[in-house]
Amino acid sequence: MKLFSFWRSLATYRVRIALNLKGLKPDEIVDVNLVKGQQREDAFRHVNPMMALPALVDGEGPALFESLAIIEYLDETHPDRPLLPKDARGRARVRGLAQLVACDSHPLIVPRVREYLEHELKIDEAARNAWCRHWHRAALTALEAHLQDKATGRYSHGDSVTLADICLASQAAGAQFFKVDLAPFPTFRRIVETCMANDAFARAHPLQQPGAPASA
Ligand SMILES: N[C@@H](CCC(=O)N[C@@H](CS)C(=O)NCC(=O)O)C(=O)O
Repeated sequence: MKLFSFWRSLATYRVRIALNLKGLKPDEIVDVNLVKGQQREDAFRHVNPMMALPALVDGEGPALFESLAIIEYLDETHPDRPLLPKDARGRARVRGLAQLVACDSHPLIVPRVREYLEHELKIDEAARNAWCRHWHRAALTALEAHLQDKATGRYSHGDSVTLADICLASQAAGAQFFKVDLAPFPTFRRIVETCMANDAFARAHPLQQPGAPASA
């Protein structure tokens, strides 16, 4: 197994958590430096034409792409300790919470968007940071409301880890990077703290990866 990764990538963080939860360790980690723009170099563009991390090569065939698709693939190929509930309604809720993070929030703050705001629209750093914090808070507000549902337990959905918790953890790391105050989101915080007590989450954190700075 070969994982294309960068320490700061929140989407790769999600896949690292899933790999750890499943007890899987890639044979090779390929560093694609997003600060240097290596995601746009030919070598990586051939791996993932979207020029975004993560990508995962497992056996023969082209790389898998998109963190949620990769995590569901890992869950299907390693079904012990499933990351999705057994019931259709539960799966819809967990996928909904996950997509709220991975599809409706995170894509608005990725490097290609921030770089477009900076270079094409000439938006200054303070306004770019305000943009990122705004979209973080929008997702956190929606998550906090959803988490008041009685389906929430020790984790986002019941008492075992699901795909939703993986995405909550990545949202929390993003909030840390962009200095978003989590005080107004107590249920979100409680669940993320529970997740971070689990070594599979803690080891996968961006700041624990090679090349990461000592603090955000
Ligand atoms: N929806 C994708 C997001 C992929 C993505 O945007 N990844 C970021 C890092 S977290 C990236 O590589 N961005 C490169 C860029 O924006 O240029 C997923 O969940 O895998």
